[in-house]
Amino acid sequence: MARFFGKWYCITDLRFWLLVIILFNDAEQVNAVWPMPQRISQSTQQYTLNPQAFLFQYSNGSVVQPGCSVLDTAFKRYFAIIFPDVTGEGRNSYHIWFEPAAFTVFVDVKKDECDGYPDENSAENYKLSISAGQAVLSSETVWGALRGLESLSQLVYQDDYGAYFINKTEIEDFPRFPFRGLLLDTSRHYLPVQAILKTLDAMAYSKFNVFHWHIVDDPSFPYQSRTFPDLSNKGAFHPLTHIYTQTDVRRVIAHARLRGIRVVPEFDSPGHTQSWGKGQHDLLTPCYKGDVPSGMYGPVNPILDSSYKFMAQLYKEVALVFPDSYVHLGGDEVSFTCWKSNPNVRAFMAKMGFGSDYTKLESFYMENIMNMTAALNKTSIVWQDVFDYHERIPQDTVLEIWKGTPPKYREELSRITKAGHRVLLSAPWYLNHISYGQDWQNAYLVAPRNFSGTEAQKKLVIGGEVCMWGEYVDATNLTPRLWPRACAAAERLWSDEEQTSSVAQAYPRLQEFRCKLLRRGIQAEPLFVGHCKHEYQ
Ligand code: CP6
Repeated sequence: MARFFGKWYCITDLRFWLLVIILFNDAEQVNAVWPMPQRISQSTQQYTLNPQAFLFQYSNGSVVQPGCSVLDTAFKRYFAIIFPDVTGEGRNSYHIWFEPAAFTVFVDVKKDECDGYPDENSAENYKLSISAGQAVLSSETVWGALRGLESLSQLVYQDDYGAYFINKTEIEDFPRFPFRGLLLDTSRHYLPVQAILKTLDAMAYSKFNVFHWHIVDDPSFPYQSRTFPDLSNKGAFHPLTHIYTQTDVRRVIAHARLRGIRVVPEFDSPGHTQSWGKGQHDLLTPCYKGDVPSGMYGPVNPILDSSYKFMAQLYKEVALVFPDSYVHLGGDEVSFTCWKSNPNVRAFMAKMGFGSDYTKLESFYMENIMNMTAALNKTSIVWQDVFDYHERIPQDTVLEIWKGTPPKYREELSRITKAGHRVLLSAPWYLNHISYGQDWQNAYLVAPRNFSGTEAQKKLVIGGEVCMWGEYVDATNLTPRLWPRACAAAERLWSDEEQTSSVAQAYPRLQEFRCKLLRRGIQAEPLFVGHCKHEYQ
């Protein structure tokens, strides 16, 4: 017999076991940070939080003080996330009658990067210590503080009466990989700016830090260029409603910055450029049928000076509009059929001594483009195809591995890191693919450094990306297709591999994190049978 709430329960009584399950479930609230921190220790010691007596405060010794846009805005955001039931009135009016008792989150940041952008070298480590009446969050940079605020927000939970709690906790955390990206494709379908901003919010919840914007491609050119307005006037699905204006782009970059997310644009060429041809005459190669032009067009015409002049001007604009030091140049899936059909291209091949090896022509083109971005002081990312065609790639170019169904991509990792190039892994994280069942597990079990190579080679893996190609995706299905599956990759990219190698242990944590996403307005799909306390309505 056991006594709870003044009533006696017999262990054969179903209600007893129900109570045990409820208590056990509450205990599960402990250690509920996704992705798993590098070091976390928690106690069952529980503190009650009161939204009327809860403060974020820059600590006295902090280099960063009020007026820091990144953290001032983050405090507001996270207050609303931590206390979701507190609406309008209560949120901003601080009637604190019992100020001395306010739970205070002291934030201590060493470097002032408040007005800058996160970059490839940004430190994201933080320490979080939660004890009676206070939390101390310390980090080198504001970007680290953002990661710590995210963890803090995930530690707060509510009981059935709506009261808020947090447990005594110590966290020391840092990312395993510096590059944790997510690709959106806004050419196959136009994604409204709101959908992009919402995705950035969800990225921050999973500690992703790079938004790879595959902004244009064959079907449409939605980027409104200042230098070449005809590209979107003629090449977008609609010249006014289905474009990203300069203001839109600035909004996306600003929203991302406030969440510690870099924006890396991709202007993919010489293939995947059909839509560019509509607004830029003579850019694409005319294909031939026999001796006459067929009326069809192929990749960018690599034999004309005008093509390079155009690309240089376009990239000059891109370098100014997008502050990140990386740009993605594409270079994937170039079909040689059209080039082969064109007699002028064939004559150029002969003149250059390329014989009939069209990979040499593709290399010649990409080398010119890579020199342009190097002259603009940008680091280039290209798809792995460029490596396959080309022996002479600037050493600092990053190659993105998208080929090879698991586990074949391991050979690609070996090959390319052997040549000394840094790599990004996306092959196992093509989330546009869907299948019946729990395929998040495949994304979870990826081991990015598990390939044959030296330690030096393994260090060249700087991270990875989940890709959401847009052929079958628009704003109606983007969110559930991405989440929670992208969370699986997020943990692989942030957390220690040994501590997070079990799908069985991840499952209840991911279930719970998915419920948190729902609570935050992200329509993440279910993993399997179950329920959330706050269901989507
Ligand atoms: N578009 C571009 C695509 C793809 C790539 N580049 C792609 C290829 C195969 C699959 C999914 C997407 N749609 N520009 C390859 C990097 Cl399965």
